[in-house]
Amino acid sequence: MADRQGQFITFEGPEGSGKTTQALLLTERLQADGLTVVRTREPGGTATGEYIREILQHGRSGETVCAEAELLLFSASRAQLVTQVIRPALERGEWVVCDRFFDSTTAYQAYGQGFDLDKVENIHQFAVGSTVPQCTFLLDIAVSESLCRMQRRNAEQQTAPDRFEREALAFHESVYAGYHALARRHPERIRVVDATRPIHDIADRIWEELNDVLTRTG
Ligand code: Z5A
Repeated sequence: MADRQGQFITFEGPEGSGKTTQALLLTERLQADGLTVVRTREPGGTATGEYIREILQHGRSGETVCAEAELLLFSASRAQLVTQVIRPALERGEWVVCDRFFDSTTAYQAYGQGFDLDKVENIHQFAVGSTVPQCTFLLDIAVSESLCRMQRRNAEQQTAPDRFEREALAFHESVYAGYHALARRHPERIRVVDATRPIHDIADRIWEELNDVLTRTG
């Protein structure tokens, strides 16, 4: 891995699937290999993006954000992150590990909320241009199990569920189906990993899959 130019890697999956945990472990492993890694997240990762995150997840504007505005705000946060953080890091030859990226919008806003898939993908193209991940790990966990994990975490940390966690079960099932449809469409980029295994087994699997993707893409 150590002699490789910077690569762009993303983590996707339902809430509580372990994206943040695995993004951190992969970052540490790459760094231990001597690589410079930028770890970031969506929505957020820039000052503008973090403001947008507050509006979207915690109702900071004090009014209901309509679904169209929500889709565009996720995309706006992404455009800022690509321009300010991801593209410059890749141009410097660094690695980027991002917790969620445009597949989240496809899964949540197109498959979950029912926006037209082609329109959503055109917005992705406008927001990110050619800055597309080389490899995406889809952390696979049944909806019921991911919701249990989130409830457990909220109870432990005494936090309230956010707006997305309060969505109906049918919404989460559509998001899950959407992720798997994406994985079938992009088998060369999206690797599905069983997220119900112990944390370090998953990390080892991700490492193997990453090596495989990079070997195949040269
Ligand atoms: N959203 C959208 O609609 N459209 C978009 O374009 C984008 C996002 C970008 C962002 O939330 C919300 O925005 C999200 C989608 C929507 N909806 N929700 N909810 P976020 O990014 O802040 O939150 P999240 O994606 O739901 O992440 P999370 O809650 O932090 O979960 P996670 O990162 O996948 O998991 P984790 O934090 O690593 O782990 C969760 C818990 O499980 C924690 O207690 C761990 O210790 C535990 N865990 C992790 N791995 C394991 C294993 N293997 N076994 C057992 N327990 C584990």
